[in-house]
Amino acid sequence: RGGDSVVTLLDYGAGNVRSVRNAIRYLGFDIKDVQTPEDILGANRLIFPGVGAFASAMDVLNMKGMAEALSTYIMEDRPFLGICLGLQLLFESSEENGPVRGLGIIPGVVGCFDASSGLRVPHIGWNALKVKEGSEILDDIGNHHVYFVHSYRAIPSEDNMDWVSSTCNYGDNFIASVGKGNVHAVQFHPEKSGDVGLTVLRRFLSPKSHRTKKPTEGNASKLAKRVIACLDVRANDKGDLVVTKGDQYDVRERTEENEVRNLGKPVDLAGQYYKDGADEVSFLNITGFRDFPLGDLPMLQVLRYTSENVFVPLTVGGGIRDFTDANGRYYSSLEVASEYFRSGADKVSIGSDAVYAAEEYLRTGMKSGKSSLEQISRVYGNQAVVVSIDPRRMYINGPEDVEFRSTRVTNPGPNGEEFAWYQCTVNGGREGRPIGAYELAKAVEELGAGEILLNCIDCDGQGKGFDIDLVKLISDAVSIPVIASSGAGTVEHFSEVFEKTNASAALAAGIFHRKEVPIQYVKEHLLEEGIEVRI
Ligand code: 1PR
Repeated sequence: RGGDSVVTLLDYGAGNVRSVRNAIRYLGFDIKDVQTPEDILGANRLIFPGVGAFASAMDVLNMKGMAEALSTYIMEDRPFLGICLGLQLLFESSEENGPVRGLGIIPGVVGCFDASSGLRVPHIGWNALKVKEGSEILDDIGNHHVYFVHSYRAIPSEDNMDWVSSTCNYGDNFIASVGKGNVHAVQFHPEKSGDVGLTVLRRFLSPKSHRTKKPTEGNASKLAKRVIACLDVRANDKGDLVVTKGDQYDVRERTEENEVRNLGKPVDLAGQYYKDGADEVSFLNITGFRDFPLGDLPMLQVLRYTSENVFVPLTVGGGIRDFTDANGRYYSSLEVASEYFRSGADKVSIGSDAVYAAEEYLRTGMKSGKSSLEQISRVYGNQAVVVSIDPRRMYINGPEDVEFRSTRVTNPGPNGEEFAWYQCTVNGGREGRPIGAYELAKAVEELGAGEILLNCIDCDGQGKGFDIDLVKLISDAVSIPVIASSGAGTVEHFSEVFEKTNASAALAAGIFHRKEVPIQYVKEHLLEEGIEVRI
């Protein structure tokens, strides 16, 4: 059954479990991969990070004869930790593309969050748990935030009460974890939940080292607002990959040499922001639109190294599109995204290509299914696909001046204009397109985006605050989470965007790179203002 330092991992190849592997290794354990049902039965401890859709996971488990082995292993009360879908599969059935039968170990049906009530689905982000006494790997975790990303959930009932070890609130009360004897499963992602998540994993991996603590029950929270650190990355003129930062997207110094601004090394800065409390880290490969990202091996290295030590979600964007290289070899956008995921990304962010996809969708009224956005979302789920919008403010006198949705602006334009529409751009803001941010946001939501990263060229690097009019326009228009970006200069700018709009997260770059305001100050300020954040 392998030594004490070996963990058996059930990875049935449906997706990226690199971060789970990284977290296990970070905690000092070796991994043995399950190849056959016998490997399950022979495990000392088994971790099952379910990824992908419920039905396809069950199909693979049944086909490989692993469903039966898994049930036997769990029924024998052997050490087990299921993660996300690895929790859901323990239930009787799921409504995801179903009903589809699960392993049937825990009574209950896994259903979808109800988006019709105005809830943003998928549920992405940090919630605190309500922990039941005696839940062992979770005791004293109550009140701490853990990271969720899912659209389906199981509900506590009289029939499964003896299994439920914690619950969480998102629209309704749902099961955040189950536990009985040596069998545990969590709906959240411990491998993406920072120190708290690592503690949960460590307790499962070395139960002897964990002395039961007085339980903190905690209160199930709603959903914390996220603070995201963003690293715009590109090669400088010497060919080194550096973190840079523009003013309204111009990243060159205003000196005679006109060199690319260099604010540090990507892996170091990402590690620093993780330690400082960033809820997520985003990398934008800002020259990806013209250079082929798979030719950009250093960028993939950056992701690999970062994901070994950073245990919050990582997003990477830039250059996600179909591409034919100089030798005539064709790469699909899906291959590009897959390489990013394999290298440690949890989400990919699509900029220019999503604009073209939305334009085509609005022109034809039909989903081709072929755009990078649709393909990646179909394979990896919409929670893994962010669309990054780079809009520019265009002042007008009234809504009738333009065919795109406009909004009344708080501060009138240079000629007293009281309205503005927001023109989408491609290629790092270099080319304006005939589509507004509002139209784009609604179209990409329909095409399968799980989240919107809303930049604003006018505000980028200005430190004068987010474009509240724009963030309000977009966050009211869609039901997927919107990340407000561009313009943060003070802690008050963060509270302002959360108080005045429905943004789910706020992203900033310059103030963190220039060390003007530490992430911790932003969080403390938000808490003082009564805004829930992960501390
Ligand atoms: O079009 O799919 O290849 O993606 C390219 C990606 O690179 C897009 O997400 C686009 O936003 C980004 N990008 C391209 N050029 C630039 C540039 O700056 N020259 N960066 C660029 C965009 C905007 C934010 C920035 C915030 C916060 N940077 O990411 O971090 O504005 O900054 P602040 O807090 O300092 O104001 P594709």
